Amino acid sequence: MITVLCGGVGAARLLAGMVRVVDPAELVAVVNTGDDTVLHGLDISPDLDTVVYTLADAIDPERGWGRRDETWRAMEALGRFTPWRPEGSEAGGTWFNLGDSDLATHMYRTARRREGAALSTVTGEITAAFSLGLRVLPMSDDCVATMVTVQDPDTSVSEVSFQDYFVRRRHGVPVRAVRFVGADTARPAPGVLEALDAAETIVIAPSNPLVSIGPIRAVAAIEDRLRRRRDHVVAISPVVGGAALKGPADRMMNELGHDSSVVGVARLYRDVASTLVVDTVDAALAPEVEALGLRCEVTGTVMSDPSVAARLARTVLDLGGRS
Ligand code: FO1
Repeated sequence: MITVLCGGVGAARLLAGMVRVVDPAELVAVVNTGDDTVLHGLDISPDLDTVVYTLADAIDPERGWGRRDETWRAMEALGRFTPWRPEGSEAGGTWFNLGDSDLATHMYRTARRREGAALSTVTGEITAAFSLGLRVLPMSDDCVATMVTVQDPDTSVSEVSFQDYFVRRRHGVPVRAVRFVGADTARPAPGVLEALDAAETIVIAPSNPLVSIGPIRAVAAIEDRLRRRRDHVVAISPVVGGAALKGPADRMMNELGHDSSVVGVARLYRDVASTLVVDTVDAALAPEVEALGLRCEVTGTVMSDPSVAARLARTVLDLGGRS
């Protein structure tokens, strides 16, 4: 069994490569839910959906989120109400774009959860509806909310939800702190600890170490398992040549006092991973990574298409086998 800790786009692309080289029945994705949000009364789980849509080849390839060939009639219709919304109301907000087909996923998830089904149960149903052979698990069925302290242009400091920072503020404001509300009491979703225990290799996908992998690690029982199974954990750096391939990971690492390089990533992962995979452009930093007590594997990590992702997946699995 191979267990992959996942954020959104980078993880989904890695998994798309993995299913080309491993029987999907042997694959478990444990996915961040710290980005989850409620809008229009609907439960939205962006990273879970990005993983499912990508593996089902139903993702919009340019955006990396939402459905391919999407239409936006509901959002356009919602815009009519904006001028009539009372001050302070969040009703009818259109800053977070929900396409018509994507809405169906959120409607199904929400209705099932209101019936009392756990997020992990509903995720299993959604995964089956998209005919996927792997298991996709939320990190927890309990609510863990990533909260970001930001400094707005008027210099006021406030704590906002992750999507408020990421989408509403277009991750364009400095981050002063991050915390995961609810993580201290959250339990891993059913199957997560078993998947970590049984895995020949645990892979940390090339996702943001602070706000994608961070919330998963904030669940104490998961962090404890990772530390115990460190020899079997292979992490892939999301930072290439000092920059994040997607999203604000590099800026955020700097703003929160980490070095935005593969060495900074190695420092964040040294307690839970025994190997760090870095891109060839970072080859010169391999000795610094190894000085931190991790094996450093240098290979192409930029997943420009699924065949490159499959090659990276093969390399990662071979490394795990050698542990
Ligand atoms: N990201 C955006 O930048 N703008 C959006 O309007 C947006 C809508 C959206 C809707 C559904 C969904 O599953 C994801 C969506 N995302 C959007 C992406 C997402 O919020 C972030 O990429 C992740 O949370 C970070 O992993």
